[in-house]
Amino acid sequence: MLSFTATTGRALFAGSQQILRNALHTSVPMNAKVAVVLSGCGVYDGSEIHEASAVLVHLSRNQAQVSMFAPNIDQMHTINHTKGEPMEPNRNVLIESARIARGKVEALSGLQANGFDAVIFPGGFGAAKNLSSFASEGADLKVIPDVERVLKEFHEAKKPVGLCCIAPVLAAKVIPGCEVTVGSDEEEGGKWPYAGTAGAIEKLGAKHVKKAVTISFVFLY
Ligand SMILES: *[C@@H]1O[C@H](CO)[C@@H](O)[C@H](O)[C@H]1NC(C)=O
Ligand SMILES: CC(=O)N[C@H]1CO[C@H](CO)[C@@H](O)[C@@H]1O
Repeated sequence: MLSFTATTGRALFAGSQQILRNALHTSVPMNAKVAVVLSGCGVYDGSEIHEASAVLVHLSRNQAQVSMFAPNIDQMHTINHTKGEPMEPNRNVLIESARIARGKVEALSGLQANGFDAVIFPGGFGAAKNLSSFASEGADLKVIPDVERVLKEFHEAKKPVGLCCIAPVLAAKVIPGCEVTVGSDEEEGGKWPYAGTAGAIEKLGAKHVKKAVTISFVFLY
């Protein structure tokens, strides 16, 4: 069981025997090779930018060698973030992700677990709209084939899988019985706005583990 979280809070994990800390801790493999999977650029239609940046900062502080990937598909839609409504024309997930990656992003179809020590999925609605259909179908979600393949490959190779915010639903769908957390399963007065996701995770046959932010936050230092 492994835990990983991003600074924004409602974060975390997926299951394998190894702990992400092992891959990233400075006394364990220096220069761990870590794949980061992006889903666009912007909280409402892609990767949540603060989470993606937080992941990249922590990885670089720990001397990881990061490679970024994204599916080369159109977004479900493109949101005008000033008002939260869809706008035209629509955009491509890989091209939008290149904004966060400063251009250095590769097609997700080329990501294979055997070239990496760990994989991390930042959150944001892109994970629920482009990597999966969780935003529209909830517990009946579909996960795009490359995401399913990548999660299974890392899991079967017993390599750490880190999933931020809403991204744990991806593992809950494709790795039967895995343990994940989205923080709390209760809203607690707005502290955990997506607490209902915990119910969907259980419905998918995965185990939801309640976690506070601060406990797992320490893992990346
Ligand atoms: C985005 O929304 C703002 C209003 O908040 C509007 O002024 C602007 O024209 C919109 N842009 C696009 C491209 O839809
Ligand atoms: C799971 C999935 O494929 N979600 C959407 C991501 O974006 C594409 C392209 O617009 C949609 O067709 C998918 O439904």
